[in-house]
Amino acid sequence: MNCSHELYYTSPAADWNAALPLGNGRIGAMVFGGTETETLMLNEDTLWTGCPSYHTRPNPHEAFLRARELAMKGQYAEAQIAVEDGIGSDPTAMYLPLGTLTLTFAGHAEGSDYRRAPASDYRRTLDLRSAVHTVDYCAGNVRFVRESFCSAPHQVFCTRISGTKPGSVAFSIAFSSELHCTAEVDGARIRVEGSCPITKIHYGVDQGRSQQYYDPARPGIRFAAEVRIVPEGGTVTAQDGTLAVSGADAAAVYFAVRSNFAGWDRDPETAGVPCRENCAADIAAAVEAGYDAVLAAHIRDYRALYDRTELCLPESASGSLPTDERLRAHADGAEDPSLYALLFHYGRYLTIAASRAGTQPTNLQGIWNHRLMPPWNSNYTININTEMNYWPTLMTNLAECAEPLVKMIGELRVSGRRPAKDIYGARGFCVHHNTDLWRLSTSVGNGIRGGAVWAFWPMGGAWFMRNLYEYWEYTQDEDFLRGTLVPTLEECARFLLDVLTEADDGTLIFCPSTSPEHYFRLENGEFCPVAKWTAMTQALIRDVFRMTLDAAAHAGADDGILAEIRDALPKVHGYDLTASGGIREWNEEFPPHQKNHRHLSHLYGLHPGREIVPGTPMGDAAKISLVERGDEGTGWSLGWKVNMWARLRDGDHALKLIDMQLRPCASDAFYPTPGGSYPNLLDAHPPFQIDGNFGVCAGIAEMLLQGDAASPVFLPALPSSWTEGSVRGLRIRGGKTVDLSWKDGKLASAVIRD
Ligand code: FUC
Repeated sequence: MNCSHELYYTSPAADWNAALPLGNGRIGAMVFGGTETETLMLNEDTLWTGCPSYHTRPNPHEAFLRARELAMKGQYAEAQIAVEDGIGSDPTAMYLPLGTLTLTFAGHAEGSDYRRAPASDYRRTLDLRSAVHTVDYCAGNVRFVRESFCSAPHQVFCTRISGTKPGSVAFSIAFSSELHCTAEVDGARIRVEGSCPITKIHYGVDQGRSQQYYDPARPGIRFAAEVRIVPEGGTVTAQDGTLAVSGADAAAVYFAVRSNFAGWDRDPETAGVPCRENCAADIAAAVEAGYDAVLAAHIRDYRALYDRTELCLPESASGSLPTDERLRAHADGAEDPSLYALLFHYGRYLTIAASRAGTQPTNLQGIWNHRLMPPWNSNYTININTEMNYWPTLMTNLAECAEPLVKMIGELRVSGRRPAKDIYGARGFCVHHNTDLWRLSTSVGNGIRGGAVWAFWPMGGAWFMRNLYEYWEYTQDEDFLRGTLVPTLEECARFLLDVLTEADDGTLIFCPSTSPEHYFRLENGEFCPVAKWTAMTQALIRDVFRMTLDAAAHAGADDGILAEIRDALPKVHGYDLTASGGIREWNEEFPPHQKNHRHLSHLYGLHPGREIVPGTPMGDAAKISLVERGDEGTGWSLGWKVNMWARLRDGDHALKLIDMQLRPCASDAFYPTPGGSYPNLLDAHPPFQIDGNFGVCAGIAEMLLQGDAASPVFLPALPSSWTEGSVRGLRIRGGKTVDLSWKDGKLASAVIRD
């Protein structure tokens, strides 16, 4: 066993937060590993509610101009009402669970006569080096092994059950789903056809009523799935909607699924792709190749990505504990350095499992969702969360896995032109705080009083520009630079140039503005989110302008807009400081609603932006603000702080936050319960939200390597307790790869290679 590449447990998962995730970017499976009942919860990344649509209130531009006028006069509460009453649109679509495969092994119940002592006999393991999940136990005198994986080359989920005694494999298998579907059992297959509701459901408002949202006249996304059993010896029979295997030496189960989703702007009903045929083709190809070949192709494909990078930290005695016990021991103070390496490797594993070329980008839950009404619609929340999902991708050598994000940004560039014009009277494109499969770009929250605190934030496109720009920095892909990056940045800058307005002091501001999800207190004691300008909006504008100029210079581009940007940039309103020397979040020094609010928006320039440099007066101001915000937070908030403390070159403080993120969490209770990790090492916001896994993975990379290939900074924030270790295959800006080792807390070797 290698305790930094393996999660393992000595009992089946008691609930979803202990089950283990498999994925090929499109198909996701959560494996529970029960002995008598194996539960495999499945997802497909295009199963969402809705269809292409566009909605805003009538005359939103008038509402925007009114809100701007009010905010300029300092009438913030009135400006809030103007945007909430005049701009809101329908909510995002919702990401839905596909269904569950249940395998029943009669007589294998834990504690039954068949079992020996569970502690020595049962083990379930997720090997991050192969992306294969194994369940291994004894029943009677037979050792059973169940191997599961999701194959990207063959686009199927597979599980193979074998027993050490010939003819000992017997089980039944059934498919169930909360979506409308029919299942037909025939021969050794179950064929499923179903659909998603077309109506968008508002999370938190319509809880528990999803079945009513099926419109009999109009299905949404349709899907076809197939289960196929290939036994080795024995028989397969169909009974009561299930398949039963008996007397086999082993059996492979293949599962394929395809939807009719044909693109964000295509109505699936009239222009959908043929899901039944595509699903049948996947199954046929996998069955024809055979289990061993499908497994070998999967491992080859997966390792080509995973093996590029490795972090080694010393292994200690508690490293050999089962993962759930290991988390508890760590929280109790046991030394376990390689647990940090496991967390780092898990972030890379989850990236490969949830985001591959041609799939959808990772949403709030990656691709794993079992709820018909998932928290926050399991959508793309883009005022931090989706951006964070992709922070480790480039740094940890997985640029191919960024393709779904790059593609989505390109689609949002198109869908975001309409709200830019309709709401802001601007050219270019903008996206608000969340989006979905249909690339919604409007300001959601229609009719919800208080909704401006999240919905009125047209900076999602601007923040995505940093992800896009970093794709170029890390890959140095010239075609991407010229064909995608420069035109997209210019179009984003176009929007920002068009909306800028003059403040009383002559500087340029985007008014009105919010600081994601945070309120300030007005003199009358009421809380309001809408200000004249905010530190984050202004920082994003400067960032987009600088990245546009820089990318254009690299590309040798000479467009007219560059002169406009050069002219505007020095006039864009900069940072204001608070009485305590920190960075002011809003245009005035308003009392914040929550001193320790989870968002760190006003510190965007420190991370992921690079405007604020440690050791400078602004670096000191950012540090004051970070300290004032406190350490505690939701999972992703802890993850963001790891990155910020790494940028401030304080490895011990970064490590303290990682330790907080590793606190065992058993509950799904929503924040303000603090963040932590579930037994399956997935991030607890709580509830489960995957961004924290990616945030901390990037944070660890940031602790080890910063700068660029021309001026690299090795081990900028090495914690004092990480006295020895090595990392291989990190990427650095400038398109190079870096290997490092250290001893006695000091750099021992550093290699920069192509
Ligand atoms: C933002 C955050 C919440 C949560 C949600 C999905 O609203 O403020 O904490 O992460 O996105």
